[in-house]
Amino acid sequence: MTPDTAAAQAARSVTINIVAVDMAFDTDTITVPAGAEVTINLDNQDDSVPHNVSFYTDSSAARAIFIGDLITGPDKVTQTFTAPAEPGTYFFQCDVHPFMSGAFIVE
Ligand SMILES: [Cu+2]
Repeated sequence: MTPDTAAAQAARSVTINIVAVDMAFDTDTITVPAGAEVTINLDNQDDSVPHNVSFYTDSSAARAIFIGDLITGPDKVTQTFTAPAEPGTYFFQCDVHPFMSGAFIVE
């Protein structure tokens, strides 16, 4: 494997850590490379409250990119999905609490 190939493969996978606490995410922006394999670690710290992280093409949440598993806090879950190949600004939210949302930026 050439160094260039290794670098290209490294850029194709990214890990995102996101915390849900006090009915909010700890970030309002998730940025990943186009086409990347995205590993998302959700840390739900809200006792007895279900949260997930789901990704949609836009804030209408009509077309899903990836629907995250719901977990009831305190709990953690790790999931993997493939980011869109097309760069752009997409959307993420907790499906139970859509006010917990942000920009999913693919670049
Ligand atoms: Cu929630």
